[in-house]
Amino acid sequence: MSQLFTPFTLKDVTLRNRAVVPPMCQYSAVDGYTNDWHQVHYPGMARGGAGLVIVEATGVSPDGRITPGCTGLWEDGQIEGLAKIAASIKEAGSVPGIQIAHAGRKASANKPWEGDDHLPENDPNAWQPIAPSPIAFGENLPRVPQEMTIEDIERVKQAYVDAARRAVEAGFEWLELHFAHGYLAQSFFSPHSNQRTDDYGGSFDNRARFPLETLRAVREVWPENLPLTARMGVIEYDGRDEETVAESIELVKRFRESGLDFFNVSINFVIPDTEIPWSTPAFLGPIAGRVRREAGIPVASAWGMADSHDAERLIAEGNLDLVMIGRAHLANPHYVYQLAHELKVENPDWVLPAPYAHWLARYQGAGKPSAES
Ligand code: FNR
Ligand code: 536
Repeated sequence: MSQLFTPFTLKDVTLRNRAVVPPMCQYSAVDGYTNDWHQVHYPGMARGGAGLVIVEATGVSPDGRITPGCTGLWEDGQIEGLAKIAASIKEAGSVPGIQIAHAGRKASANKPWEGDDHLPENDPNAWQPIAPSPIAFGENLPRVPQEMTIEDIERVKQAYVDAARRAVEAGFEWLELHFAHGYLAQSFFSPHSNQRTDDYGGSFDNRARFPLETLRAVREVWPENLPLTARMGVIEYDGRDEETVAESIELVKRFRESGLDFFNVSINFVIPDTEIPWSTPAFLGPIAGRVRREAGIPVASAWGMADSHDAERLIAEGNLDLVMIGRAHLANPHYVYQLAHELKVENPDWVLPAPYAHWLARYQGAGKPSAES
């Protein structure tokens, strides 16, 4: 009996299996609007069998985009394209999810394949990034962000709320607040990037205030019967990891008490040049398991978890409820179909639509039909 292919229910939503396409920026939107690229990309992976497909980091405001190519939900006109994507994902048997985001000091960047650095200040497409404190990330993101005023903080919280309301209207059934990867919310919680002396900096309670208030405000508009989730780093790999993991777990407990249904365990990425154990497969598994047990909340995680037997084990050992599989889906949008084969799940063709499944049911690879066909 496969663990990965066991359905998962949270609130009124049931995923057909525990393999998830995590949010992955496509940098292919114009003015935050989706287009044909997104209409093909997302449903393609849903047809491939994933239980849940989460649409990429989508800016809650224009200045919250990572790049000018990021999708957005800051105006009503952006709902229509995303609604078509959500409907197609659902039609393919997956649950449609979306991640809403503010990039903070990492905003106003180039596309990764065009340099992955900050746009020059005088570039007509550039804008002024904002952050809790006027401290640059460094390396390829050298722009010093403008320190947010209380009015800025209120504006961004409201932008998260308005984007969440539009996500409901678009038909998404799973909302992920992007609080991870050194973007705005993560940079409020980290002492590396937050040196404020007001109510939003300093103590644990103060550094936790922006993400917690944002979550509570979004919970007011996101339907009670649908999962409200967040992704955040719980570890920086900067040499003080025990302290960071412990205080992150404390924050996840507060999230749970404030209405969070599910947590996606990730990496802080607040400072460059950290010692991330990339070569260890599924290195976040044990840390995710600790968050799951100590914070008492179901979790997912990612980063090198695409191997079928690793994915099975991560769930079987009680470290994860859902396994996120990113880059393998870029290489093969039907990756979950392949996982089903590898794990010898009965009737693996159930995940593919008939125009593919009819021909693949007896296909054994290398272009050869099997003997009985
Ligand atoms: C990402 N990742 C990411 N994470 C996130 O929270 N929001 C996002 O929009 C993106 N965008 C993104 C784009 C691309 C092209 C990649 C490759 C990655 C991180 C992603 O969700 C995932 O955590 C990583 O890819 C690690 O998982 P894999 O690829 O090892 O399975
Ligand atoms: C993963 N990425 C995460 C992104 C976009 C780009 C790549 C996101 O969360 N929107 C990553 C982050 C930092 C360092 C390496 C990889």
